[in-house]
Amino acid sequence: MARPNDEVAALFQEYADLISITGGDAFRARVYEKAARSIGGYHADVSALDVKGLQEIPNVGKSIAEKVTEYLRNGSVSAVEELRAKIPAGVRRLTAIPMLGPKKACVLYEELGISSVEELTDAIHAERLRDLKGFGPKTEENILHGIELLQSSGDRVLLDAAMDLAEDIVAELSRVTGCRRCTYAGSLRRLRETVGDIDVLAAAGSSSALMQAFTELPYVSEVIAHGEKKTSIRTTKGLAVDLRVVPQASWGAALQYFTGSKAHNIRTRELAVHQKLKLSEYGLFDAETGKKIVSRTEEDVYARLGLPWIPPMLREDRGEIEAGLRDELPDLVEEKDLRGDLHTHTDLTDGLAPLEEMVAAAAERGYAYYAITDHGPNLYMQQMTKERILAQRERVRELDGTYGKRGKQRGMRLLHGVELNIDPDGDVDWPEEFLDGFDLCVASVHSHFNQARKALTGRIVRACENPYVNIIGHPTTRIIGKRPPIDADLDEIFAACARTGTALEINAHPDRLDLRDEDILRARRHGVKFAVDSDAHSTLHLADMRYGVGTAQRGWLTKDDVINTWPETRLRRFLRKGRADRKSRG
Ligand code: DGT
Ligand code: CA
Ligand code: CA
Ligand code: ZN
Repeated sequence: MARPNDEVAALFQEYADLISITGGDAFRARVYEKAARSIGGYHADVSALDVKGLQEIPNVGKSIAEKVTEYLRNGSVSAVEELRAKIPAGVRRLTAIPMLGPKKACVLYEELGISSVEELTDAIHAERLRDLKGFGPKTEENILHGIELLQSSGDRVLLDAAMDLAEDIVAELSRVTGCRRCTYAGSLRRLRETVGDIDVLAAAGSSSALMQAFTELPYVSEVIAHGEKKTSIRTTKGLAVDLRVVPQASWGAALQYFTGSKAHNIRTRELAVHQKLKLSEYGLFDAETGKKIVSRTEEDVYARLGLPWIPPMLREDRGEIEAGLRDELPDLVEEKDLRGDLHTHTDLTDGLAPLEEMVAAAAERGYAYYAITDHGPNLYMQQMTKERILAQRERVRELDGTYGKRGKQRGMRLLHGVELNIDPDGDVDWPEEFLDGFDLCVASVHSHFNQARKALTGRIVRACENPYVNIIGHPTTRIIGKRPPIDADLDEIFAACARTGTALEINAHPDRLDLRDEDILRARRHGVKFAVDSDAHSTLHLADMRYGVGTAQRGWLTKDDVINTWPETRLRRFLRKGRADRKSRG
């Protein structure tokens, strides 16, 4: 389930937005925004803390702590409710559009009386925004993009939200007497970046106890359909969940069928037909006699079709059937193959935890190496300086090898890095002499997302050509459902990465997952190497790695494609990008 921390964080973020929409104190809005981030990233469950314990969370004072307890007690906070009531519903509908901030929404509402997405679209096409201060053609284009995103994301939810819920449901149902097996299937099992609805599958002799328990889960807001084979509910957050119960003997066939994707299943059904077989959620049958051939495990079903078991992440009809028939499926990278994380933050910039806590949490994960890459100085508000990052380096060197020590062995190795900003021309924050002191540099686009395609492409290619840039962070800068990917020629960038020995990041944060699966498939054909990174801003985020690995698997990547599965010596050689060894250059 979603942690209470996340709920409280979302509430305070909304409160901050409400403060700015209603023309409140900008400083106050910022205070709540910071508190939201700190609470979201805090290790302990806020519902287990009292007012005093809450105040130990960074950026949480007495008044905020009291609002948290009020929320946990009543499910609402009166100060937030009061502000909510002040906002016209029209403005709130407009702020749902990604990239349209509360200030602009207010102007549209007050000046033009616009109070819905449809009215806004019409007004843009009628060029009625042209006379408003601060609304250029570029703004119009951005708003239209935002509306497109809003409409295309529909009701799909992010992978982590679906996963938290599904894992909770599976745990609950597995405890029901008579439940022989239970797991989630559908797009969630395939680890798609967003999930339309959750499909849970269970095996039992009789379904009634399971269906009953399912409809009685605490977060059920509506029972959409209640049947013997299938029951559908909607949660209080609006997410739909299907539960299907099958006999133990059909488990494999049902799991294969309900995992999908539809496109993959069409192909497996065709294979069956060609062999005079019939494939359904009940099993694989002889088409003529109707006699059941196999159904107990997925392996049995695939084997009878002439295929090895196909990992769910590949089941999109993107060549997995052909590769399977030739017995050439990739040996996919797995989370346990990762030896380290190469993009992480601390509270020296916008991370929430101090260096020591991040490193201790990384060592807990069993990493052999771990890179600290706080933001370079060109990112607004980060206040990074050479002095500050050099002081951090000294501390990193002291801690190097002291965490996760086993016996007489040296512990986890620490790499000191930085996340540079790729400026509009493709330059980065610091000159080469200074970059030479880092073990690795991540470089990312954090501004000027709307440059023309040619400029954006050239800008990133130029960053790749920098002999000190090792990884392009979150390469397309998309935020799922909120910000579209930049409009760049990805193939040109992929070629530049392969040529220069620059890795592309697969950012594991569930609202980024950037590069995404289809782009990874293309980049791989150029011979690019990848880094799967958490981009953690708190110790909790280190565990997002599972979603990055899922995305890498959906992009057909093997261990050899992912530099942070490599032994440290091979990684360090890659990070030199063909430059002469520092020592030999004297
Ligand atoms: P989603 O929920 O939009 O993220 O995507 P899925 O893949 O979970 O799709 P969903 O929930 O509609 O269906 C679950 C699986 O059921 C799907 O991946 C494949 C299987 N399935 C096979 N044939 C059909 C069919 O004709 N209709 C539906 N609804 N599902 C089918
Ligand atoms: Ca589904
Ligand atoms: Ca479904
Ligand atoms: Zn970044």
